[in-house]
Amino acid sequence: MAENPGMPVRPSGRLLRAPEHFLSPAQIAEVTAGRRGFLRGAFAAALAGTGGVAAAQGTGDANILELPAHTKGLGQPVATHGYGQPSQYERNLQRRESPGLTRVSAASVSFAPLQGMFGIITPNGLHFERHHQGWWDIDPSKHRLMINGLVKNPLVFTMDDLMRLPSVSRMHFIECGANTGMEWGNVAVPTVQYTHGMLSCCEFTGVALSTLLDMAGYDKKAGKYILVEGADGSSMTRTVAMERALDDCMVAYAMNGEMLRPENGYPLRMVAPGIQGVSWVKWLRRIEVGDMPYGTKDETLHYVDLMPDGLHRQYTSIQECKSVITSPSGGQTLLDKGFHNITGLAWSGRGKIRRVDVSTDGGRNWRTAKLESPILSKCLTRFNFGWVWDGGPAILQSRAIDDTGYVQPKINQLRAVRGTRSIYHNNAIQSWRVAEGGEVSNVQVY
Ligand SMILES: Nc1nc2c(c(=O)[nH]1)N[C@H]1C(S)=C(S)[C@@H](COP(=O)(O)O)O[C@H]1N2
Ligand SMILES: [Mo]
Repeated sequence: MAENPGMPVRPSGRLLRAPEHFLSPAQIAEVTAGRRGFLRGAFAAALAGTGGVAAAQGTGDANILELPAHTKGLGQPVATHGYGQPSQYERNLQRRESPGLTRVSAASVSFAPLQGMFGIITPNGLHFERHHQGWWDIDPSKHRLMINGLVKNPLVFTMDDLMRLPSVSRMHFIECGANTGMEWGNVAVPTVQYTHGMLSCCEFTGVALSTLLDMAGYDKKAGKYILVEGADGSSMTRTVAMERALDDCMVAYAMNGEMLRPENGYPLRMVAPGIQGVSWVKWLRRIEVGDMPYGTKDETLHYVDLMPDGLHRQYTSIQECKSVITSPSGGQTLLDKGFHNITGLAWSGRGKIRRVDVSTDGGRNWRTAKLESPILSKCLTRFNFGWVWDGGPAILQSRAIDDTGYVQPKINQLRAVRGTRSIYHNNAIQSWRVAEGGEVSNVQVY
C-alpha cells in the first residue's frame, strides 16, 4: 500500500548524521545580524506600561518635528522596472542556503525566511527551493505532458492545451520531508529559517488531475497508482496512490496569481496536497497509470525512515500535524520586557488545524492561541498569542492539534518510536529558549 507507514524495507546500511557544526559563527552572525528590530521600545512600553510611553517619547522627536524630504518633495514616477521589488530596507529578508545540509551540491536547498513573514502566503520570491539536479527555465512552447500506462487513450498535452481546460485554484502548504531533519540529532541549527524553512504556502492554479485521468480513460479496476515524472536530469519519479490523485491532486501552472517561477517547476508542476514536497514533481512531463507502487530510487534509497531496529519505513508520504513559533524565534532578541505577540504557523497533511496551544514555561502549562482565518485543509494556519515577558528566562513552545484529533508530539515521544537516525518527518514540538537578556535560541526539551 502506497501510504502504509509501517511497511518495512531492507536497511540500506547507510547512515546520515547531522553535522556537528551546521553553520560557522560567521554565518550565524550573518543570519542574525540586521534581523528585524521587532518590538523596539515604544510599542512594547505602550502596551505594558513599563517606563515612558510612546506619546512622551515623541516630545522633541526630530522624526516628527522636522519634515522629511518625502513629505515636501516630488516622489518617484511609476516603477520603471515594470515588476515591483521590496523596499530597500527589507533587503535582509532572503532565502538562504545552509552549508552542510546536503553534499549533493552547494546550492540544492534554499530556505524560506519564516521569521520575517506574515500571514500564511509565501511570496513567490521567497518560496523555498529544493533541486536534486539544479533548475531550468523551460520554454513553455516546447514543454509537453504525457499521460500513458493503463489508460484507454494515451494523451500528450501542450501548455496551451492544458490552459484551455477547466481550472481550479486552491491554497496549500508544501513541506519537504526533510524539513526539521537536523533536529533529530542536535540543536546546532540556530534559526527558524533553517529548522523549518523548507516550508511554503501558496494559492496554486491548474487542472485537477482527475480531469486529465478521466480524459485519458484510466483503467478504473487495475489503475491503483500513478507515477509522476519530471523533465530535469534528476530522474525525479514518485508513486502516488490513485485515491489521492483523484481526490485533490492537480497539475499547476500558476502560484499566487502568476505563472510558476522557474525554480518552482515552470511551466508545470504536480501539487499533491498534504504529501511531502518530493512528490510535488517540478517540470512535470509524464504521468503513468500503473497497478502497483513503482519503488523508484526516490522511494527506496531516499525518503525512507531509518527505524531503531535498522529497518526502513517506506512511503511515509503524509506530512503529519506540526507547528512552530516563527517569532520570537532563534537568533532574535527581545529588546524589552512587557507585551510580546507570539506568532507562528500550524499545518497538517491530513486536514485542518483544530487548535494550537502555546507554552511559555517549557511545556508545564499550556494556553490556547488565537487562530487567524482562513483555516483551510492542508494549508498553513497562522496563530497569535499575547504574552507579557517578565524579563526572566522562558521556553516558548507551540503544540498543534488537527481535525483528526492528532496531537503534535514532543521530541522524546517521537524519538521513542522513531529513534534518532531518521532524516525525514520530524514534526516534533519546537522549543525556543528566551534568556534573561532577551536572546532567543534553539533548545530541546524532553
Ligand atoms: N523534477 C523535480 N521535481 C522536484 C524536485 C526535483 O529535484 N526535481 N525536488 C523535489 C523536492 S525534494 C521538493 S521538497 C520540492 C521542492 O519544491 P520547491 O523547490 O518548489 O520548493 O520539489 C520536489 N520536486
Ligand atoms: Mo524534499
